[in-house]
Amino acid sequence: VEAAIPEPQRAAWIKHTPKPFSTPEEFEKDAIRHIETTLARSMYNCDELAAYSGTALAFRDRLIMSWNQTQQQHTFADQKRVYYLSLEFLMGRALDNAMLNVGQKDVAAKGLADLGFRIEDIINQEHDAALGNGGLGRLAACFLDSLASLDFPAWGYGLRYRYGIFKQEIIDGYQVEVPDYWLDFNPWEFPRHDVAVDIQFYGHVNRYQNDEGKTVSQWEGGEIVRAVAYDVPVPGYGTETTNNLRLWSSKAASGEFDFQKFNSGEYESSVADQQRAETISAVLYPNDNLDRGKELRLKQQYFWCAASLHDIVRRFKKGGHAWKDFPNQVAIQLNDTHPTLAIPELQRILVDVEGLEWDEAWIIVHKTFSYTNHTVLPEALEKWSVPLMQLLLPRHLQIIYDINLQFLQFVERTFPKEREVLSRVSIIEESQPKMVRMAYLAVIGSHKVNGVAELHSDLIKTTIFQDFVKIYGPDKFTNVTNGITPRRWLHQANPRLSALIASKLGSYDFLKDLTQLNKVENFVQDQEFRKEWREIKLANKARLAKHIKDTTGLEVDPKALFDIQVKRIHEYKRQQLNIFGVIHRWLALKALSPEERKATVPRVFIFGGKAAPGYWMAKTVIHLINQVGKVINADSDVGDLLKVVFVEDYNVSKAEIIVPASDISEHISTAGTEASGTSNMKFVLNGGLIIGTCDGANIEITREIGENNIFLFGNLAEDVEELRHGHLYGNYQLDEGLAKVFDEIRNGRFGDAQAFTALINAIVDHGDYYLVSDDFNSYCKTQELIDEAYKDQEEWLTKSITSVARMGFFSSDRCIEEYAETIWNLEPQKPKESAALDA
Ligand code: GL9
Repeated sequence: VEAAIPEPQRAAWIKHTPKPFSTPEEFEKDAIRHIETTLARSMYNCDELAAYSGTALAFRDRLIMSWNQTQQQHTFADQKRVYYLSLEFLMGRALDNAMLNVGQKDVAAKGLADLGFRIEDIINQEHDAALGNGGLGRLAACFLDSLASLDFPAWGYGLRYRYGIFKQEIIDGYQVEVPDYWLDFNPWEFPRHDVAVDIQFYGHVNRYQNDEGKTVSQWEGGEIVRAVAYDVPVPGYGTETTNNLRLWSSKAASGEFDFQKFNSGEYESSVADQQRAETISAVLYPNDNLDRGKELRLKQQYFWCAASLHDIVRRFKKGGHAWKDFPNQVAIQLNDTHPTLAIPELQRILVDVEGLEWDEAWIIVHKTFSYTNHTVLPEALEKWSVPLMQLLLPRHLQIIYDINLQFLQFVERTFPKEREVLSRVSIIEESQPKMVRMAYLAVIGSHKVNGVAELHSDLIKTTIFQDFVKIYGPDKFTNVTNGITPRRWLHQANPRLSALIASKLGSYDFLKDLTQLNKVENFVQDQEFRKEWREIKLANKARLAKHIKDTTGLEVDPKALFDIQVKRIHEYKRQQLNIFGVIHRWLALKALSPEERKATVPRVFIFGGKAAPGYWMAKTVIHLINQVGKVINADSDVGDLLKVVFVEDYNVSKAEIIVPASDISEHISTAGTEASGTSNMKFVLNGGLIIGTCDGANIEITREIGENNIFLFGNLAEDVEELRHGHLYGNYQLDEGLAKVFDEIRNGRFGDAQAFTALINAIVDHGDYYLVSDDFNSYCKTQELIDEAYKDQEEWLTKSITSVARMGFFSSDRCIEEYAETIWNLEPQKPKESAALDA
């Protein structure tokens, strides 16, 4: 613990510690000071961007104070911390969240109005921090919000990509990727040039005898790249706790380019080293649920794991504890297998650097780590080739082989008669070339493994980790159903609904204990309440309609049924099922009589989402959606009865506009493929109903809100394998309705039919792996039920209110509390008054 600060210094410090603003005037003073001095702008050239910057800097000052205090208190408390290692943090915008979490948004709104600005316009100036692909990265961001809001001592560790997920433009109906350079002005990060770690790559391993006559291994030679820390404050809601997200940036270890080379005329190669180093943290890999095995990706993973572990070990050593206490001070959660190299890295540090015995070290490692699996899709399970790992990380490969040897010996002792088990569970796949199976390494090196929804957690136990359940017993495997933060996904995205609920419940306490939402059910028959609920939904739809008009020029009627599917474009998520359904609906509409048309509910289908740049089939789906939209939106015969929109560049800040505006949203993955899904929770929390398959968290949502409040369809996970098998052996009959849809596409109704051949062939010729045809009829029938249900607006409203009231379970706070209790063994650290800390 730090030495006491002598009195005169302490008094001066306490006297002059900046006091955060608490009135609009004080906010204005801080914002203007920053605009004038930090930004060197004046009243005469203060545009919206400058006003945003001044506002952000004023709030940043506030966050820094509580951030410093939190870190100081956590250091003094010397208790266990959790470290969340994730290659992705899809944070979105920070300002609105900071204002709400410190409870000063009204003050800022008033102050900005005094200066002639609308707060919404100022918030819109901010660039999203888009360091993630989709659900997995957004989950990490929700977890950080909950960890801070619940006062858990926690750090996130990630990479500071110069380019986050690409910006999507739609040109002539095709996706075009544009780089996302987001660091021009980022007030939310603090470079820590003094926190730098040198990371080694390549080289070789030497074995020699040390002074005590013990044989030791030493990793030598190779290349060094420097990791520099950038810290991002993460404010909790309604608490002084502000945690830290540490992102590593790569640079050349020498810091500069090679002057010697430069002087001798080798200009290009003199900067090449520098550039090569900087490349490591340059860009986020834009794949969702896919592993491509690229060398640079492996470099990113090791760079980030090694820097983070170095930092964690350094902090642990400052506390002066014995090594065996490491797991009592440190919990490390692996967000998917991306950080699995942290396991052999900690073993290497303990054995090679700190001189612990192998077994002693391994007990520590195993107690420290836990691993979350986020997918069962085989193409997403990470494997690295042994030759690549041998080249890049020779010592780690040896350690992995040693871990494997010990593990296989244990398996052999436990199951002496089952020799085939050994090759099935070996970390090394005996292929050509040999591959390191990262998920197996993660399971073996962790004390707990969890899935992200009940069905998914059951599935991993019967599929990919079946043998490991036999080996370790079932207790090692557990479920923690995902959750979302109600601060961003209700209070921030839907302030009017949040305020309406607060007015009935008497406070905003439900934002910290979402189960309190159940009291909303008491008001389901309150006419005034119902009216406001309906008005809020309509206003949210009007806001989205305006966004659509502004960005695409298309007019949609907010009174129509808004049917939304926004998520990454992937065959397993089945946007193709949705768009085929739209074509089917269009054909049916055109066959209706004028009277029948009058009785038809107008619908707007809204799509959004990015395709991985190399995922050709997904890009074809985007193209088809846009082509269908072009034809249908121009068809005066159906007019407003049917519209199709593709919202460009779906991201977190767009989700905040889209999510509150749904009547129906679609979560229609082939059963057993979507591990959880989290947007399903966001939509229902905002009063939208959902159409979905019995997959991922849809199942638990149904259990909570009741079967009457959700539209389920399609085959069950338990039947998928048999159906697929049937397809491959000729037991295949294309759905009749779908056949008609395909005829239209083939006839060139939506432009060049050739462009969509692959999409159709995947279903008719290549086994229909995702069961689009098997589920098509059930899907269309369910959509008809939705049409009917929507006609009874009162009943629909009742479903909407009831569902929201029953969504309390899906807060990421509940989820984090489960992790803390059952996996991390972690206690919160309530913030003390600053005076108490000073004493
Ligand atoms: C995912 C699953 O596909 C989702 O179903 C799940 O909700 C999230 C969070 O647990 O994890 N796994 C996965 O690889 N992605 C997910 O969204 N994809 C990415 O975001 C990269």
